[in-house]
Amino acid sequence: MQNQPIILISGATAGIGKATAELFAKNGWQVIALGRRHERLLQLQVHLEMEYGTKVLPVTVDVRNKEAITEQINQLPDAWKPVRVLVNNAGLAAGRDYFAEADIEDWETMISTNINGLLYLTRAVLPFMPQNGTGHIVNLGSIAGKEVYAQGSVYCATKFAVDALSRGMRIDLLKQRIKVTAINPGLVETEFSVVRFKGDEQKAKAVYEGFEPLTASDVADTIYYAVTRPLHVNINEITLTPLAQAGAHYLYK
Ligand code: NDP
Ligand code: 8X3
Repeated sequence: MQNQPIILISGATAGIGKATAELFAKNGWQVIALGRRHERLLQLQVHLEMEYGTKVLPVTVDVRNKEAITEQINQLPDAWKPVRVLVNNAGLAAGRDYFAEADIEDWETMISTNINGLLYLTRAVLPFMPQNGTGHIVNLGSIAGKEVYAQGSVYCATKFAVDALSRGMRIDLLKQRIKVTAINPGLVETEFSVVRFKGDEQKAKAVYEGFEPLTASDVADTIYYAVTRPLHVNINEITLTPLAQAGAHYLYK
């Protein structure tokens, strides 16, 4: 266990986080899998340990809860503390509404998860991250953090914030020799739209109809690429879209 690197992935119960956990486990990494849905974390643990013979540590916590995040990370067993790679992936869009009609609670949920959650988790993990060039923070931004679209202003604002934070962390963590990468996907078919449309499966499905969207595995591959470059190379950011998409406003169906 000692020689196998450790990756901590937030939002490992579904979509991009789950696919990333699978890919790194397959390649011999130990995985700390974090999310709120305990049962799913346990299922993932059993699956990855049986399939790849690696160790998985489930951490059931809400990234919006500053005290719980700090406590859970500080209480990690010593062998699990030196997290080499942190993937700040937990996040969501809630609602797709015009500014004047949007639910203020949805705004608060997005801001507290996508921004505060990322900040709390990063600060909690940082003290344990190696400072020899192997420490790496990967933040899930979005094409929505590069371009604003209608009925998405607050989700876009949170992802613009992730973009700014990734740049700022990269500067401030130079002296600790910690790499920072932002991964900015376009349309990826996961549970993202089911969550955004509050369980309306039909509305969610319609988002990905008429073209081939990215898969969670496509994004996991990109994260794996960024993390496995030579020690002296930092991938600052990667924006990836389906072939049918060119930015937030152009989708060819
Ligand atoms: P999913 O809905 O499939 O997965 C989201 C994950 O985030 C789940 O594991 C969920 O776990 C976790 N999560 C959400 N809220 C919290 C919370 N408060 N505390 C802990 N974990 C939480 O979506 P994706 O995989 O698509 O999204 C992953 C990231 O990628 C997000 O940051 C999203 O904004 C970003 N992204 C997605 C794109 C897409 O088109 N799908 C495109 C660009 C970026 P649980 O509910 O168990 O806590
Ligand atoms: C998720 C992709 O286009 O729905 O960040 O905003 S999009």
